[in-house]
Amino acid sequence: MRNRLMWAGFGVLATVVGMAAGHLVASLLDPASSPVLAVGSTVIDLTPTPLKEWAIRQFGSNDKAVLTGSVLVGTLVLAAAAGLLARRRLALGAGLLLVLVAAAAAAALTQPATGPVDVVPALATAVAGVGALTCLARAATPRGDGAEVGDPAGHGAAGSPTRRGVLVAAGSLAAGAVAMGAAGRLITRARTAISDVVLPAAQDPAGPFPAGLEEKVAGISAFRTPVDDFYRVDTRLTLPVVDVDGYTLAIDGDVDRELTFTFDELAAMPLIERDITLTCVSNDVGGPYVGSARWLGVRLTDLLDQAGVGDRADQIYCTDVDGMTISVPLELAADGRDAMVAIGMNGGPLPREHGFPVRMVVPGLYGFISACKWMTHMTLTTYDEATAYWTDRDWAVDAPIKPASRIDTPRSFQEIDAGDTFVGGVAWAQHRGIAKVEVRVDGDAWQEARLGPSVGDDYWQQWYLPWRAEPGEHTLSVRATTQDGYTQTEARALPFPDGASGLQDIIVRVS
Ligand SMILES: Nc1nc2c(c(=O)[nH]1)N[C@H]1C(S)=C(S)[C@@H](COP(=O)(O)O)O[C@H]1N2
Ligand SMILES: [Mo]
Repeated sequence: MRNRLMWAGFGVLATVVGMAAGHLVASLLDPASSPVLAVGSTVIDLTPTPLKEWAIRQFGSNDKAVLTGSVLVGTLVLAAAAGLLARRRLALGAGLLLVLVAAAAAAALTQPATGPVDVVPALATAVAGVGALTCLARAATPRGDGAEVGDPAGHGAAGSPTRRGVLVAAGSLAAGAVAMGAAGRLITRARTAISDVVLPAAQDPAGPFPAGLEEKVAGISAFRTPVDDFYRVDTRLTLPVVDVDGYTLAIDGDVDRELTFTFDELAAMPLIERDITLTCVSNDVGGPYVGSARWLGVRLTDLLDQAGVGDRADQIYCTDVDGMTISVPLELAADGRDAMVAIGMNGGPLPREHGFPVRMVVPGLYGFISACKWMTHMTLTTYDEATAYWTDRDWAVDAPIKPASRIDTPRSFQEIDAGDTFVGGVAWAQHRGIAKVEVRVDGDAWQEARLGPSVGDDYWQQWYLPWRAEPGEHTLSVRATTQDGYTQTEARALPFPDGASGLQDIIVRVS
């Protein structure tokens, strides 16, 4: 039994050594080609939409960690099996390891925008993994008994020298894995630090930014979301590393003139600065996938006018640095709203998480049909001619953001003290504007909440209602009404295919 465990451990250790080597090599080439991440990304692409939706609801923004973790656990179970096989015959165990690596390499190759170089980390994994397994098997095998490795009965023909050999081999391999893993991490971090990009001031700046309600109403979302708290939703497990010096944005397809811009050329154009709230279509009622920031960029129509859009195009087919695609409905994006090709967020360059160096921001449209990050191409075309990533997964093509309101404080199932307090949160109806927010306590009459400052219709509005909380359990609900007179529907819809609807109810216990 102990012997079996030891061999299972050999398999796991050999695999970890292999993965660390793959990770290190990937950090030098392209962090996304790291075998575990490549397998994870492939799993994301192959997962059916309803299951993906379920995972996002279940695990929230931990979805990526859960996914990577499951892939890891699955891999390690197979690794242990490879170790057990190696106990019988080294070639069998090594064979299973190679099958695992081949699967990872295949996954790396099916990622968009990969080339032969992306197999190199998998090769490193194979060489290091099989090498480590061989080394461990040698150490554990009594000399002169090559065919039947291991000692099932446990009485050591080779005795302590073998045990010491195993310990030394395992120890140095483990140390090597840790060193390679740490080096890979450091290199990735160094390569992903954003060099000092200095952005010019906007020619058409946003007004002064007012103080929000967060000073007054504890627990309410900050009026402007700090970059580090800004939600992140995308299909990537690792962040694309885009070199700003080599970066270009192409405008092509159905245009009079195909154009290409470097980052500096974009930054040299007249820039607008706008406060805009971004929302993800996957945001459930009361959910966290919404954030508000000040964006700096080139007005979309300035770029489209320079290129001269033909009359067939009905979409801007945006492509990111890895070939990921997002369809933006042309008519809506170019209808005069403050759509922009953004290069700055909250006073600095875009963070890598949010699309450095260039992304699209279109107020009023969910992110999946507008907010292409790491954008390299805007192709004017038709929905008949080209379908984008989420369209292929049956999400809607026309998806304006549904007006919504959220209670930030008190939190659902929070226990609070009786007495005077506040109910507070945010409401958004981008491009339409919030006219009022109402709160209902225990199904009584709707009471109008007070609104915080406003920086325009494309931005969320903080709200609060003073509330004298009586002991007992209470249900709080919220609804918003837009400036064009629409009140949020009670009818519940799930995020798929064009956004959630319904009112948020929470329960609080007052004592
Ligand atoms: N290249 C790329 N851009 C993307 C995505 C993506 O997966 N890849 N996700 C989109 C989605 S679904 C949303 S909601 C927004 C989120 O932007 P954020 O991560 O900056 O909040 O980015 C959009 N842009
Ligand atoms: Mo999204």
